Amino acid sequence: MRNVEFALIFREISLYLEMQGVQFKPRAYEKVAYTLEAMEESLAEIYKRGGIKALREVPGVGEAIAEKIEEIIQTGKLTYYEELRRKTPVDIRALTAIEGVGPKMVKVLYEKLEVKDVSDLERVAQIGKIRGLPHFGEKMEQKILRGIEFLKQGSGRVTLGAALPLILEIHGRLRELSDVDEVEVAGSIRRRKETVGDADILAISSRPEKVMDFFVSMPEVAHVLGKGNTKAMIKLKNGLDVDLRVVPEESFGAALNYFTGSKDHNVALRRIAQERGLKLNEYGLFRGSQRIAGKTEEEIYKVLGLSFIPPEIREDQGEIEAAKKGEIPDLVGYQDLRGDLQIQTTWTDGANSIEEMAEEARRLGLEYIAITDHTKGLAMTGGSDEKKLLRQMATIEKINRSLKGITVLKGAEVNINKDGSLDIKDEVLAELDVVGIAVHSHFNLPRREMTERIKRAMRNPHADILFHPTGRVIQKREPYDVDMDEIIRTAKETGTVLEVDAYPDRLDLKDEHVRKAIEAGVKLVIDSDAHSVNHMRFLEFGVAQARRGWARKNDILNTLPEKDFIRSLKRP
Ligand code: DGT
Ligand code: CA
Ligand code: CA
Ligand code: ZN
Repeated sequence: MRNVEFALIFREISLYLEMQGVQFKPRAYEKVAYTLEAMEESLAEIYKRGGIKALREVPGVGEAIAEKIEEIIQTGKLTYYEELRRKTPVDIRALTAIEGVGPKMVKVLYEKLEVKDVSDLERVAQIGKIRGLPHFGEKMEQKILRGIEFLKQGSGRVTLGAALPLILEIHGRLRELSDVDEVEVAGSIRRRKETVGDADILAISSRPEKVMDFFVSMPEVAHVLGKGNTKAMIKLKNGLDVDLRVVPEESFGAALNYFTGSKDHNVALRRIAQERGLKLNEYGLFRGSQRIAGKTEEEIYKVLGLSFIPPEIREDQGEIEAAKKGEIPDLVGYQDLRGDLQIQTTWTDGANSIEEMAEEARRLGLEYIAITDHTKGLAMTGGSDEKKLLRQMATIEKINRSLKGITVLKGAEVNINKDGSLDIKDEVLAELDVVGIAVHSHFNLPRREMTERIKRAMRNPHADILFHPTGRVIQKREPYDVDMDEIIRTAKETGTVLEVDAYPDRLDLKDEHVRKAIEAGVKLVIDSDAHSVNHMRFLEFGVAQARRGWARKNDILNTLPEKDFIRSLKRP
């Protein structure tokens, strides 16, 4: 069983326990789930290596959870979990994925209306049964219906965060085959789009049947949707479809270009070819019947009179015009970040200590990190008040004296109150290196009020960075209703930096807002929003998102060395 499958079980346990009103335990299970979702070494391997004792070294795994992991490894099931499910047989995961529906609500819906899954819920909401329940009301009923609708729209697509690691693993395996000469991932994954419909892989091989046989018999395959000599389509157990095509060597660049897309980009390229009396398709670039390019993408762009266009910006959003003029920006690189500025630790809802986070950051080649635990307004995370923050600052100073090769900055993720004030006093904010501000409550304010609220917070002279500016959670929570043009204007005015939260379920700012922000001359940072050491590698998703928004290195402040970074962060 894969770590993500363990994580799913623990997440569900956390939801069931929360439903029953159990204290503290739900957070413990949730934390472990977080850790497992992103951990590289598999629990099965860890267990094989050192049994229960080794399991207990995984952050957040205590005796009770270690025993549960052991039971699952040994028997393939978990009695504790099955009993919870028997007691309340509801699809807790799907139901709580609906915005505004929490575990406690699921309990009431089950007990009063026998709601077991999303279709039950949709039915009782449509016939107006929910408004009759105590504490629910008609507004809530409408909200639930909207939440269900929102989920339906997104269905069939998975986040890049869920697709990319698995596809890269498959890519790596194919590359190792002696019958494969070259292999590349194309499609929306190569463009690093935030969600992915299906995965498209291309290969060169002189024995394609062998490659097809290998591909359709991988352990992750749930169904073979189609298999020919040079093309196969599979559905993986996690629901993602993957296409593999073997193409001739002389067409590889043309096929890669065609199947990378986007479709709009392809259409625009083909038009340019036509203007020059040429024909472009997935087999190559042709003059009459003569192939004049096609082996590599580079030569295709070159013959078309364009500079090379990075896959992340192939969306027909002006990149073709820029390439014609040789004005494709030099996008921020995947190795350019020197710091990470949004990190939670065991001081609040993170799974690792300050030292552990710092060591992981150093291992990843970063030079500085800011610890930004939540503040008191977010009570469920044990958010810091002024006293606790001051204590943490002193601890960080001590840690910095003993740590080599990395600097820990003092920060906080400060809540923006409903009225736009901050929930930490100015004199304490003044002591911090990095003040991130964020909305974590009252998500449903009307647009005007929400915009004014955030603007007021940005005007606090201590506020440095607006964290996850729109609050969206991909496929789960819509962004709050806020006028981003106005936020961007205010950022410019006040010198507030906007964050690209790299956590793959957030990717907030999204690409189009990144582009607007940098066009307005606003500076950005890219942060992992890590709640565990395993999350810090998410930075690459943030870089991808920034690239999709045309960001260059000098648009991103945490590409700077620490001293320069701090100087640019603090307003003149
Ligand atoms: P996805 O899978 O929905 O996340 O998005 P893509 O971009 O991966 O789209 P997909 O898998 O349907 O097709 C892969 C690429 O193939 C697409 O980006 C562009 C190219 N393509 C597919 N259909 C067409 C088409 O009808 N016309 C053109 N010009 N290109 C197409
Ligand atoms: Ca695709
Ligand atoms: Ca496809
Ligand atoms: Zn936050």
